[in-house]
Amino acid sequence: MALKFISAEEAASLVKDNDNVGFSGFTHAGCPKVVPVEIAKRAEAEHAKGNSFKIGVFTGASTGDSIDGALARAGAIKFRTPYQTNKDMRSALNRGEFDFFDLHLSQLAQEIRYGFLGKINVAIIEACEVTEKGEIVPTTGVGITPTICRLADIVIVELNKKVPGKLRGIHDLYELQDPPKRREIPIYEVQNRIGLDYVKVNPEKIFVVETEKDGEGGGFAPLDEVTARIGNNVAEFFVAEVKAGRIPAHFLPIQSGVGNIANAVLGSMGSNPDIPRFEVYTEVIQDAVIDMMQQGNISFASGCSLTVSNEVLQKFYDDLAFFKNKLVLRPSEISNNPGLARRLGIIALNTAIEVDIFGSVNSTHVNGTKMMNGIGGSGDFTRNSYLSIFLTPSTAKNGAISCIVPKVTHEDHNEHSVKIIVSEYGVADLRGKGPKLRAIEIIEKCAHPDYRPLLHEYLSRGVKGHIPQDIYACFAFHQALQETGSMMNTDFGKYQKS
Ligand code: 0RQ
Repeated sequence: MALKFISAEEAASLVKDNDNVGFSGFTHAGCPKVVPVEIAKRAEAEHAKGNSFKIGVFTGASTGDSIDGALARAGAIKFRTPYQTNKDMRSALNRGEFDFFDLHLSQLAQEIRYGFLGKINVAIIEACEVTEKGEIVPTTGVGITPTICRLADIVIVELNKKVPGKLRGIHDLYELQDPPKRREIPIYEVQNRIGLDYVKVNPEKIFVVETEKDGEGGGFAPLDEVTARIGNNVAEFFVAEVKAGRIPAHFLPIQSGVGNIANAVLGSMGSNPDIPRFEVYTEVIQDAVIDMMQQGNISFASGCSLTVSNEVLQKFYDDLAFFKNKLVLRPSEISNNPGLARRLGIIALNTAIEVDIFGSVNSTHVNGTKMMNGIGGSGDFTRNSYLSIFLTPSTAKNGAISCIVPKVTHEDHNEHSVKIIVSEYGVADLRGKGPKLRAIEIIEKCAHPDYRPLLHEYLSRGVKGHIPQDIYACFAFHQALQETGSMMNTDFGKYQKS
């Protein structure tokens, strides 16, 4: 049947107050950019008339400003899941304007299918191709696209002419069966393909909006000294692990999280001649991966999105023939699948907000209260990887905050899952160590030298038991920060002992 072409404004009018809307993409990559802005305008117009207009927003991960920024600024959100990084969205969330459900990214598609999160009414998908048979080819990010396309009553396709149609073939789109029918996922090697290169949708429910929009990806910050030292520490640790036979000589697939630190670590791995060519099985494929594929340091990359700057994206499009058989984009329930992380023996590299001396990690909440971004995929990989590594600068805010604390104020990953912590000062290896030895290792290898005496003082408060955690003083660092502006002013003397 002939496709129905409509304007962005008409598309926005198909979304009703209180609808749950699923968006394609993962990070800013592959997200719709025009219809959500029209939905935001519509919400503002309805609010001006005194009417209610709010929607539930379901995405693969974070999005571009056209979704999270525009909708948050318009007060158009009633519910948001599973992850966000937008300044305006974060502020609205922390003001309590809507409910935010922070979820492991691998789990969202199945939680929607299980019916835990209500019905998806509308799916809005950015595509580089859509056919009259209902074949939709996503762009540079997948996320939960197959699931929301199947479950939504209507599918609005933003057909973005800026994305080359010859991208078709880069995706591997596969949806899991739900229990009791779920079978093993037949991916045994990073490069295995198991699905289709398009999502098939009943063409009757498709509406197409033609667009011509650039990506919304910013660049990466230039490498600073701390980040470079963290990168070198990771690279040297890997070289030692290969020499010791604990990482095979041909290496294991790498997962690396978002942000500058993760990007820099990959760069350090690439420039270290003792690290062999390796593969990537990850969620976000960042700039460094594309560069390293072109340089021959990375042989294959499997991910959920091409989270790259516009400059690198252009480079990728220009050299698509080179990348087509070396890179695959999958839905988040496959890219982040815990079973595959364990089967493939992934080495997981993620960044922490704070780490405690016993090995627990806070990835999400500053001071235990203010949401930063969300757990994202860090838990999918950390718990199930061959080697789970957390990266953190030793301090934040010019030294006023120690990122190594007596006790984390919010716990996303606990000591049972975290194996290695790396700061600019060194590498703490927690494998096979009980709480007291872990604490000494983390303080000596990762904490900033100025904070080491305070952390040792905490540890030597004479608390008995398996974990020497002092329930009276465990948040003394955070209290000092709150009261004086710096954790350096911690005074353990004022606390009763456990
Ligand atoms: O603040 O922005 O005001 O300068 O936190 O810190 O060092 O720039 O680190 O951008 O890599 O983000 C954990 C948030 C790190 C991220 C987190 C302040 C610091 C700065 C950012 P400013 P950095 P990054 C795959 C994996 C969870 C999800 C995940 C994240 C700002 O990596 O969201 O891993 N992870 N997903 O100054 C107060 C502290 C602080 C602190 C840093 N202890 N207290 N503020 N900051 N430490 C990707 C996906 O899942 C899609």
